[in-house]
Amino acid sequence: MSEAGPTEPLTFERLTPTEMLRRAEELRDRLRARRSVRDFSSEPIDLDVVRACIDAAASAPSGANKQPWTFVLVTDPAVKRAIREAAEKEEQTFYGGRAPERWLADLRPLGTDWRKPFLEDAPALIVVFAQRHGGDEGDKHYYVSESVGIAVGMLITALHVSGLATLTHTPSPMGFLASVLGRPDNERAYVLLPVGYPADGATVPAITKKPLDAVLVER
Ligand code: IYR
Repeated sequence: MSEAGPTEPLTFERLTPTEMLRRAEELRDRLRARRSVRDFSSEPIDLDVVRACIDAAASAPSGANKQPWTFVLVTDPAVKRAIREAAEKEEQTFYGGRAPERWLADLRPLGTDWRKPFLEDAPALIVVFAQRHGGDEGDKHYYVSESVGIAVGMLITALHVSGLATLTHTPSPMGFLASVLGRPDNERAYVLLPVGYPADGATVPAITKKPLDAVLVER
């Protein structure tokens, strides 16, 4: 049995009630303005902004603090092209019959298809990998999907508040990403986020989010 570790005083900023509500509503409005973007400009972005956002995401809570994630930041055009080619091959079979008709019907309002130009147009791709266990076999990881999902939510939030557009993209299946990016066996691709500025005149589907009273139950 290992002992409990050392402790340190908690740093916690206590805000006034007015300031608490102001911050909550400000962030709510900012997050409600976020949209998934599929038309990216190839205009370069400051990668230090992206690195800071990844650093923010890596502060997420995780099962037993194992931090079971790896973020691969891809900017090399040849690697982006390889990812696009492999993704489009998978998506062609997905849209060409592998996906059940019901699934395709649910996607129709979003206007998606097998073409993924954003994988080359966006100046950066972040491929997030989940580590099923630590580097050496004996090192177990816990609640991996939950932990990585929380980190990705924080990443999307950080990128959005920093003024960058993203898409939450899950080419299916994603196995090719580990081979293209040379990731070890304990990692599986979790999600791919193109990052950049929207193309001039970019449009998004006219969809809405559920209002608070449809998602909140109070007892
Ligand atoms: N991976 C495909 C299909 C797709 C699936 C869902 I669920 C979406 O919300 C959007 C797309 C693609 O990227 O086109």
